[in-house]
Amino acid sequence: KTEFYYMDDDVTQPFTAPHNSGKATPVEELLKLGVLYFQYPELEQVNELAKQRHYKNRDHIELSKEKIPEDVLNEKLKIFYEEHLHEDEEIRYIVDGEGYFDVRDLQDRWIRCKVVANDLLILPEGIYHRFTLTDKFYVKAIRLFQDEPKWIAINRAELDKGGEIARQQYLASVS
Ligand code: KMT
Ligand code: NI
Repeated sequence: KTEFYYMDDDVTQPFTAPHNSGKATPVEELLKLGVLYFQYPELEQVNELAKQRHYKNRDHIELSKEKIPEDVLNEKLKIFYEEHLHEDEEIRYIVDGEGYFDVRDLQDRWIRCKVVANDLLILPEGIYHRFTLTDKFYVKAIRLFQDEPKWIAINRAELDKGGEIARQQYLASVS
């Protein structure tokens, strides 16, 4: 089921483990960070939201051990799990399976957002985040893009000028 909680820092567990510290994160806390969460049983609701926010593109992504060779999947997961930000808002809609979106709060703590089928998450531009699968290793999702279906992640360890600006704008928007 869908859950939001502060992560533990147990390094003996793989990153696909729940890492639930036992401390839940109220949805209001996410709202303050500019993170929006919706449950949309109908694809039509996703289309409506995309229209309202002037999204022009999308792609479909399926991550599983059956469909993707293990080394390729591991490489993808490694990239998705690098802490990064985007210069554009990120919208993800889960069609099937489940996954974890981790977002940083203003004290730099990780909040883990466990999402399942019909969950839609909006991450504001400039928020530090990362993604991984759960120990079921399966997700089918739609990635919505404001413009071209281009996924550019700017890693926190190597912020460029654009990333720097997105970060400053984000901090101003949540302060
Ligand atoms: C992201 O933005 O981290 C991704 O696109 C990961 C896959 S979306 C389920
Ligand atoms: Ni991202």
